Amino acid sequence: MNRPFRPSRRRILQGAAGVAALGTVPRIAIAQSAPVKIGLILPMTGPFASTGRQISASCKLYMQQHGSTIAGRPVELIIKDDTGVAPETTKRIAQELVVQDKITVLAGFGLTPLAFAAAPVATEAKVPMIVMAAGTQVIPQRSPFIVRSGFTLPQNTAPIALWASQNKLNRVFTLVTDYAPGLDSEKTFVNRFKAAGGTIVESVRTPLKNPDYAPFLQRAKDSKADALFVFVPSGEGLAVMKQFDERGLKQAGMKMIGPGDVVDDDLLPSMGAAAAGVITSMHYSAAHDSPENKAYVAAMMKANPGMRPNFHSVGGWDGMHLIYEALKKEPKGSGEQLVEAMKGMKWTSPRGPMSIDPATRDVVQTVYLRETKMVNGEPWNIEFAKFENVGPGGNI
Ligand code: VNL
Repeated sequence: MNRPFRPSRRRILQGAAGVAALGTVPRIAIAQSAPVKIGLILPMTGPFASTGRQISASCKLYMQQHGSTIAGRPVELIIKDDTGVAPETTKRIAQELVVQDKITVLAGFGLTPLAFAAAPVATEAKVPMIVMAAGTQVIPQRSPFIVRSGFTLPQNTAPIALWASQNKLNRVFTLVTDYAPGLDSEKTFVNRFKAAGGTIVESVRTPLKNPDYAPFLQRAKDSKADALFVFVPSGEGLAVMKQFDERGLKQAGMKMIGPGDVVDDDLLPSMGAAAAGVITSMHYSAAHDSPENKAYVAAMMKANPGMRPNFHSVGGWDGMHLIYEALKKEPKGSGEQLVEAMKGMKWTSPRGPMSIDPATRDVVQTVYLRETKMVNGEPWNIEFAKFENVGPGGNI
């Protein structure tokens, strides 16, 4: 997956032929259009490969639909696999992309530790770094060159804390993955749920590497809580759902709630009816009812048969939007100028309306409450309420 992706060489050639037909200066004009190189670092293998698959697919689709030149500059997507679990590898790849490939923009970053590892490279090289997946709130503080196109955990957790407190779930057991976004999510839920009068029965944390959810879910069941709050990163939801189902937590009357990572659309079809009844809050559902999303889902599923686009995929799509629009504004912009152009940008994504907060370079967006329901034999996350303009800190 390390070869550059150039979907419209044909377009470039057509463009070149068009200029050549005019007779003069074509070579000089073309030689001056330095390529825009996007270095996309993603987990393409390993336990988080679905995140890499989803984001690389949406970035390619964006290029196919929006053309692979920006202001006359050909766009080159260079996809690198960092395996998802080795921050030193991510950092080394970022350095190589800067020094050897002379990339214009760094992008991707499937998990928080990987975004942390690359941040100093972006700062030193003065290149924009678009964080498309990792969701810990502090990430953009690690470099003035970071702009986030995905989501934050406080943003996606606050609405479910409110919903739980208003829907007679008085006693909640929490389970999160033991690393920065899990702690962000746990803190947001526990603080807000308690402030609203709720009781936390117990809080447990599972390891990021090789987790075994069975003993934790048994403990949750034995606690007889009203609900199990779960945050696990995308890719882990199926294992959690299997244990939840096999141990009969739903049958025992326990509701599963959380931010929507656990019912990620990529894995949801494989969960089947076990996922029905889960209530989550999230910025994206493949079932989101808008013309933009219908077109997006249809195009993604056509280009990638059997793959339902998930929330990470829109992080990739909207990250490409930021890169394209910033370069249209500043065709020869420096890293600083491109970041400046991204601040305050506002647009309609397949997920709904969104913008970049100029103060934090972080994403402001609508967060939806959803219930997982069976529709024509397949589970989908059906939105039933929304909170608009939710900032990175999850103020609702
Ligand atoms: C992170 C957060 C990663 C939420 C995720 O999937 C996720 C992170 C890989 O910040 O590491 O769903």
